[in-house]
Amino acid sequence: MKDPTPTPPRDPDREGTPVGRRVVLSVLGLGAAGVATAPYLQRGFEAFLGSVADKDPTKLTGLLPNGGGFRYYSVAASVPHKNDTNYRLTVGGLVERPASYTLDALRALPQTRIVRDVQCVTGWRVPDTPFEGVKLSVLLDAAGIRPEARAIRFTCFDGTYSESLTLDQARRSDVLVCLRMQDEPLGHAHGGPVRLYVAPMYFYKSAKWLSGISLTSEVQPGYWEERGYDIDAWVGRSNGRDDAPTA
Ligand SMILES: Nc1nc2c(c(=O)[nH]1)N[C@H]1C(S)=C(S)[C@@H](COP(=O)(O)O)O[C@H]1N2
Ligand SMILES: [Mo]
Repeated sequence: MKDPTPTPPRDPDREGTPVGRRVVLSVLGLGAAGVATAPYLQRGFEAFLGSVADKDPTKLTGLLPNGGGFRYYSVAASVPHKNDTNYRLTVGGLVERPASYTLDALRALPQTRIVRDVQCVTGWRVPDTPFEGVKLSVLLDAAGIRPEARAIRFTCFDGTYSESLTLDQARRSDVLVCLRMQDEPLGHAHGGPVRLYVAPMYFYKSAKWLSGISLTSEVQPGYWEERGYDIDAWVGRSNGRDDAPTA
């Protein structure tokens, strides 16, 4: 369904309202159709989680909004669980050698650990969060990029979300195909078993439940980018923010 209400980028930091409730990133199950009512739904979801957590406080910590500082975001109603047996990451498009990786195959490649602040474009931040996985550049080198490739389209096994990077951005050493977060295997709520991690950009670039990496001739805007957020999502230097010194 098409987004009924165009949602321009908003800047809750400037407008001074609590972000998670007002900004519409957390549609929690209704896809784009839920955008207009998302703040309302978010409240309902938090209440729901609270009531479940009351019954079993150990189970839901990772899912609780603001549990450990994170908020749970999914634009898809439900997301299948993938594991060692059925997870695959495909690398295709404009490459010489298309590939399909199992989790074991990804684990067998050199792992890189990066500790940075997570920054969601809506304002919340989680300081000093370790992410670990395979540099995207390693997978790109293995695939052999054709000369006409300029960008990457990322797809997800939630069936809905997508993201993009230019080839130059994708080759940075702080862009990972991430298998671990906070020094543990990446849980389902955070996009496990595998998510993208784009350290220098707002967290919407870090596509959860990653299943496809496809080399393209030009950038194809991702899910939130089609809805008004910047494609080049550098933290502090995009989406209406400018942290550059003024003189
Ligand atoms: N597949 C998928 N990836 C996604 C999203 C999503 O809805 N679906 N939301 C993005 C946004 S806006 C944020 S802030 C982070 C949230 O990650 P978390 O749920 O691990 O906190 O995931 C990003 N990646
Ligand atoms: Mo976000």
